[in-house]
Amino acid sequence: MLQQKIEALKASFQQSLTEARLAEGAKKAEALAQLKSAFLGKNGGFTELMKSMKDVPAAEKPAAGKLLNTVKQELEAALKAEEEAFAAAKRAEALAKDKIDITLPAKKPALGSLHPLTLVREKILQAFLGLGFEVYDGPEIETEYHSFEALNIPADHPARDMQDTFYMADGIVLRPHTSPAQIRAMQQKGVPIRILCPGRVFRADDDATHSPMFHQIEGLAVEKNLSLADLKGILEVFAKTVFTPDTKVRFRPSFFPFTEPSVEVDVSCSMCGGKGCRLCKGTGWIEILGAGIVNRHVLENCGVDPDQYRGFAFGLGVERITMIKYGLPDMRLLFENDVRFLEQFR
Ligand code: 2NL
Repeated sequence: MLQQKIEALKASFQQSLTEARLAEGAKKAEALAQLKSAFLGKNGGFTELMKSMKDVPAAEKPAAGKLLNTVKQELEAALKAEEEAFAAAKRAEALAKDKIDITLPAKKPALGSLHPLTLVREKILQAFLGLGFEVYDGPEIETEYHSFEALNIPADHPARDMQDTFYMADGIVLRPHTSPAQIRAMQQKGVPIRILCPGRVFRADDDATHSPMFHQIEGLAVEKNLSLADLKGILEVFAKTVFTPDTKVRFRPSFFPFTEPSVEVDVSCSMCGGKGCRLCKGTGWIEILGAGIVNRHVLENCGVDPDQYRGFAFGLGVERITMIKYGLPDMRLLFENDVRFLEQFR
């Protein structure tokens, strides 16, 4: 009797296990759990059979008990094997999906870069340092004397107007050029001298080609024998270094109160090579700086004897040179610091 019931339960279990095997994913997990509780759980079929042992005649008890235990172990083993196979399959599937492709290129770190104004300033300094010039720094807040008087700029000169210069206090201005640093250098170091004065300068001006703060580099050489030819020679080295090695330089007469004679300096257009284009407005030449032979009154103001010494000087705007070198249409690009603009100079 019991033996038949055991065989029937076993058959029913195997039937259910076969069905559970065919299920997939969450359904299979559910089917296996159900199987366990239906056959081996507290109210499962097997537990029922165990309970009915008490009705088995004493003579048959040992054999029936043994059979019951054997079959129970069989079912438990079959269920366990199926559960383990299911867990292994689930794990293999997860591993296949989460696979990391170690051959993919890594994310590049976001590197910074030097600002174009810094690049151009360093390039300019490099050209002159190779010619025996040294860098001299002066204050940005200056006296009117060092900014104008000492440079032979008369009291009624338009540059001294409130409209052009930032006046801070009586006799104190934000320097409108780096010339005051050159005055200080001559007074402090004496002559002969070869210096470069880079730095920020300030003018009451603000549009697409003017900024209230911009960067200048002025150069000054004072020696016993200097001429416009020496000036042209060093400016050629500078132009070839900053632009291209085939760049040409020309002088045109001009006027500054602090130099006599004075010149405007042009370079052959780096975009068209001198044929005439949009950048040089068809002329083949681009104005890059002003220069000249230091006015004798300026030398006198610095305690230098103009009959013994002669000097040349030049002044350039770093923003202007940068715009020409890279063909920039608007100076404000250099101050907005848009990363999409800056990263092009890496
Ligand atoms: C320009 C013109 C110039 C100077 C600056 C200078 C300085 C001393 C004596 C004489 Cl201490 N000259 N500087 C000379 C000529 C031109 O700048 O157009 N700059 C943007």
